Amino acid sequence: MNNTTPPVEIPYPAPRSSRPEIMAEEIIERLTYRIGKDAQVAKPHDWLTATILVVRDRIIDRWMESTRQAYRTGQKRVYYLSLEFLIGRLMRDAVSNLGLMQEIRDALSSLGVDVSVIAGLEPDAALGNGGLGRLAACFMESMATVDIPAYGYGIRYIHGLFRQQMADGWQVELPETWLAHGNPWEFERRESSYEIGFGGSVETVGGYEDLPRYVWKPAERVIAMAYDTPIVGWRGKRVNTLRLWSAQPIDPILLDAFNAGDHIGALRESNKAESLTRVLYPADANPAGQELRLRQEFFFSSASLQDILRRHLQQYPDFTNLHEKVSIQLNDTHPAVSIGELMRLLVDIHGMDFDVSWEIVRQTFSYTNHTLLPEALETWPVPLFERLLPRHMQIVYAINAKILLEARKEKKFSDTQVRAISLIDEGGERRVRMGNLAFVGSHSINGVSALHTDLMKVTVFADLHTLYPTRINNKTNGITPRRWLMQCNPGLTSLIRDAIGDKFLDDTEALVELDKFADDASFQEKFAAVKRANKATLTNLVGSRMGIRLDPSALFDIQIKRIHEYKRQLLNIIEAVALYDQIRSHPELDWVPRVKLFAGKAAPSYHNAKLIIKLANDVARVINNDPSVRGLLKVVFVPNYNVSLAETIVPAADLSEQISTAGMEASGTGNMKFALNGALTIGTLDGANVEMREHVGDDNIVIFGLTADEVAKVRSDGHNPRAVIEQSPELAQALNAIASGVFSPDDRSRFQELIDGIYNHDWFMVAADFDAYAAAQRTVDQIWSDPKSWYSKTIRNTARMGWFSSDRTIRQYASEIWRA
Ligand code: B1N
Repeated sequence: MNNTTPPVEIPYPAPRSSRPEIMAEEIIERLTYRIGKDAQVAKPHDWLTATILVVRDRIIDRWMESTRQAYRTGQKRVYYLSLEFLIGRLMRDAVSNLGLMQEIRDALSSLGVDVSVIAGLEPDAALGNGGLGRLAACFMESMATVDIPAYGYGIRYIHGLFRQQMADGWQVELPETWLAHGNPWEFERRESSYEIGFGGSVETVGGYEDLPRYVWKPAERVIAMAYDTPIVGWRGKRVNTLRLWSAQPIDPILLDAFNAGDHIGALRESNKAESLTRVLYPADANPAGQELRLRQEFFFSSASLQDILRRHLQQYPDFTNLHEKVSIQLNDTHPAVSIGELMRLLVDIHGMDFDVSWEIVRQTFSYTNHTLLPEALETWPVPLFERLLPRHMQIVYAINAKILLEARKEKKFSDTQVRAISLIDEGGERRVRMGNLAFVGSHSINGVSALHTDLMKVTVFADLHTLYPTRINNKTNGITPRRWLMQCNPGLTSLIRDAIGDKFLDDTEALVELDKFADDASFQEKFAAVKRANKATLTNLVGSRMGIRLDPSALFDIQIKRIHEYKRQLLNIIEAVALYDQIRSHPELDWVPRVKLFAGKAAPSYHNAKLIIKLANDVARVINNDPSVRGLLKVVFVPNYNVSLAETIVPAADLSEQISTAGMEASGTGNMKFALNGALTIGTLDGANVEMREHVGDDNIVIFGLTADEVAKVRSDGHNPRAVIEQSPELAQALNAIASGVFSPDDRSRFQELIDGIYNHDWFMVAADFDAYAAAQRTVDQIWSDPKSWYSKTIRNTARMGWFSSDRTIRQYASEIWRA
C-alpha cells in the first residue's frame, strides 16, 4: 500500500432494532433469502430457523464487542476444556437473556406463528451424558453472566447422546441426529484449523554438545476444524464462545485409489477422520476405555491448546507470561492429556526449557474431579498410550521422574506412598493414571461439594494431598437460575417478582426475601396454584406421550437422572412395591395419593442399569392396572430423558428423590434444580445434599439413611444384608415379590440376579437403608397431609437455594483458582 493513502475507516454496523415489527420483517427476509421459502409454504422448522437467524444477529454485535474488549484490556482468559457440554435448546435461553421474549413472541404472532410451537421443534444439543456435561453448560452461561472472558472447548459430535426408546419396557438406543436440519447457531471457522497427529515415532535431533531436541513424527494426521456458538449471558452483558472441534481428513478422497476402481478404499482416510468426532461415548461416571476415546481426548486437547497458544502469540511475544494471561480448567480427567500436550508444544515446538515450561504449565492448569468411584477413574494401558502418543509417553515419564524424586528425597515418602502417587500404575498391566497426571500438572484440584472434597483428601488423592497439601479445594456446584427457574418456571418467577421485586433476577440470593412469605396463607395459595399448573402441564405431557392419566392433585414424587446402581433407583422402586403391598393390605387407611415418576438413560453396556429400567416398567404396568390400588399409586417411567424434558418435569415436582448411597454422588445438581423450584427433598447426606440441608434448614428437608462414614464402616466391618432383610418384613416381602416374578410373569426369574445382589453383598446399601427410607417416606406423607406445613417448607426451599446459583460457583472459581 502506498503511504499517502489515508487508512480506510470501516464502520461497525448499527445495532439491530428490537421492535417486533422490524423483527417480523427480518424473519420474512431470512425465510426468503436465507432459507429460500416464502411464508405461504414455509414449514414450522423454516420459521424456527429464520427466527434463530434474526435472534443470532442481535447477539453478534455484543459477541464481537466482548472479544474486542478482552484484547483491549489484556484480561486473563479462561478456557473450560470439557469432553461434554449438555446444552439443551438455545433459543429460549438466548432470547430470554437478551430480554427479547415478548418482542419475539409479538413478531411471530404478527406472522401467525406461535413461538412456543416453533421453540418446541428446536433439537436439544445433547453433547453430554449427565451432570458433568450439564454443569459445563451452566458454567458457560454463568461465565458470560459474570463477565469473564471465557471460551468453552469441546467436540462437535455429529450424534449426541442416544435417543432412548422403550420396547416392551426395555431400553433401546437409537442414534440422535440433532444436526439433521442444520444448526443455525453455529459458525464454521475454516481458518481455525489445526493438524492433530497420532502414532508414529519420536526422533532425537542435536548432538551431545547440544541439548537433544525431540521431534514427534506422527504416522497419522487429521484436521481439527472449529465451529463457534455464541453463549449469551444474562441481560446480554457479555457473549462468550463455545468452540467445538470437528475432525476432517487431510485428503478428503484418495484419488489414486478411486481411479484404480477402489471407491470405498478411496474414502478410508475420510471415514477414519470423521469417525473421531462422530459420536459421544454414552458412559456416565464410567470410563469408556477404548482407543477411540483416547483419540477423542487428545484430538480436542491438542486443537484447543494450539488455538490458545496462537491467540496468546497474537498479543504477547512469548509464553513466559502464559499463566498470567491464561487459565485452563480441566473438566475431569478427560482433557488431562492436555498437560502433556502443552509441555510438548512449549518444549519441542517453541524451544522452551523443560523445567521452566513445567512451572508455567502447572500455573496454567487447574483440575476438577467429579467422581471418586474407583471404576470411573481414567487410566490407559501404557502400550496403547505409547503407541498413540509416543512423545507424550516420554513426557509423562519425565514428569513422573521429577515428582517421584521430590517425594522420595525431599518428603521422605515410603515405597507405598511413592507407588500411590506415581503417574504409572505398576500393579498388573501398567497403566497411565490420568487423575494423578491432572493432579501434579495443576496448581488447583477441586471437588464439587464439601463432602466430596473432604473424601478426595482421604481416598484417591490421600498421598498426593500429603505431598501437595495446599492444592485441593472445594467449589460446590451450582445451576444457572436463568434456565432452571426463570425460563422453565415463568409462573413461579412472576409470583416471586410480585412478592419481592426484581432483585433476585440479578442476584439469586435475594430470593431469601421470600422467607417472610413462607407462612403467609395467601402467598401459599398462589405458590400452590403455580405448582398445580406446572403439574397439569406435566400431566398433559405424560398423557399425550404415554397415554397414562395422572392426577395432578397427587403428590408428584420424582427421580430423574442417569440410571446407576449408586443412585439407587432400585431403592425407590422397591419402596413403591412395598407401598403397593401396604395399600392393598390396608385399604382402610388414609393413603396419600402418589405419582412416582422416573426418567433417565442407562449406559448401553450397563446390564444392571438396563434391568432396573425394565423393572420400573414392569412394576408400573402391574400397579397402574390394579384396580385395588384405586389410583392411590401410579408409577411412570418417561422415556428419553433430556434437558428439555427436565425443564418440564422439575417445576412440577413435589418431592425430589436424591437418595444415592452416601459417599458416592460427588455433588448432584438435579437436587438443586428441584429445591429451587419448590420441591421438598428426600435424600441422604451425600454430595451437595449436605450443604442444601445447611442452607434450607433441617426442618425443610427429609434426610435419612447411613452417612458416608457409616457406609464405610459397615463395609469394612462386614455387612450382612440377609440379616437386615430378615428384620424387615416389608423389605423381605417386596424383594420376594420382585424375585419371584410377580411383576414379570412372562419371565419369572428376570430380576433374580438383581435381588440376589442385595441379599449377597448389598454394595449400595439398599437393604441397609430401606427401613429408614420407608419411614422417611411416611414422614413426607404426614407433611403433605398438612398443606400449610408443606408449603411453608417448600417456599423456604425456593427462598434459601439462591446460594446454589452457578454464578456463585463461577465467582469462586474466578477469585480463588483463576484469579481472573
Ligand atoms: O458430575 C456432576 C456431579 O454433580 C455428579 O455427582 C457426578 O456423578 C458427575 C465419566 C463422568 N462424575 N463423573 C462423571 C461423566 C462422564 C464420563 O465419561 C465420568 N460425571 C460425574 C457434576 O459435578
